[in-house]
Amino acid sequence: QRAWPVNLADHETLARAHLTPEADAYFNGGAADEITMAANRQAWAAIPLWPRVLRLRAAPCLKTPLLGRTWPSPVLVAPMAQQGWLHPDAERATALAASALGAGMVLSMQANTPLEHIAQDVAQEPGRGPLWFQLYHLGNRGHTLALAQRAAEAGYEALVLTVDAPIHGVRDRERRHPGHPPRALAQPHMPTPASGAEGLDALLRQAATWEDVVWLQSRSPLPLLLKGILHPADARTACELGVAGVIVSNHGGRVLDTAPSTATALPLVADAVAGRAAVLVDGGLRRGTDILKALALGAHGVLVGRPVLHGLAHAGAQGAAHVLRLLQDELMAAMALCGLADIAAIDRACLQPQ
Ligand code: HOC
Repeated sequence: QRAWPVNLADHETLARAHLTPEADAYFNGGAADEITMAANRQAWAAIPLWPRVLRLRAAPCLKTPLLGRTWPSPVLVAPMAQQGWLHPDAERATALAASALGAGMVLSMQANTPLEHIAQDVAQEPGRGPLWFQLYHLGNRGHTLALAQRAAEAGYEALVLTVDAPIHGVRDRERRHPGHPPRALAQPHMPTPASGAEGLDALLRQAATWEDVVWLQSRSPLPLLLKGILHPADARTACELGVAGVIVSNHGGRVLDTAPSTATALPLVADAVAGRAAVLVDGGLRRGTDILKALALGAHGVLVGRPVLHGLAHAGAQGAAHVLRLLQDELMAAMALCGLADIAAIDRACLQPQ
């Protein structure tokens, strides 16, 4: 008899049986020795939460203000490429799961599903979370702007520009199990991974710079967030340019190995931003307690990546929804035990008695 998963680790175990070695290497792998990937998880786990007692008589409320609107939850599904490699319903399933749970959806530009189809499915759903579109700037401003305009017309509410992966990370697992996803991308393609100085040069020639951010910020039809900010100096520059938000991320440990964990970078970035923009974080969040710690360290919302794909891989939309449900239930339990009635009550005092 198959046991129903009770936590995200169970979902991960169930997913493994459904993945080819190539898909496992791509989705579950990180860069090089995977030090950053492991550190992401360990860093959340190592932060103690200080319980508070005798304070609450009702379930905590997860309502979350983000970019000028109030949403049912601080959780969003991170942008992740090629979900059709894991399940035939691909991004449609994760978007449906997110919408049903009141979580946000950030659709990857490298999706197997046209961005308009996802928006048609969920944009009108009452009780859904934010619907954002992630993109890379690949050197051609006309293409970037056209994609941004398509997203705005379809009903997306913000653009997430990924800035931390101008080149492919050194990924040992992928190199041991090279493979091609079975389904074509629906939006413009990423460049193929480079090798040698020539290949690197070709990728870097078309990589985004701060000047492109200034340009996109001035032309974007939607609020712009930068994903992949770790250094507080970069966070300050982003704020000076007037971006709507920064996402503290090391790309799930998939790009620069030994980069700091996101739990390490988050408080530094939150202090640098100092209320001038929204701050979100991803990387290694596997428990509701991890999410509470992220919010306590200054995040306004969190993005969850691989665990949603694990749910998708073994049980489609239902599996992805169950992952989000577990996280939200665990977050409410953690808030209750820390005496926090709502998201606004969360601050660093949960981590450090004052
Ligand atoms: C050439 C740049 O998000 C992944 C994707 C793509 C990474 C950037 C590659 O696999 O993490």
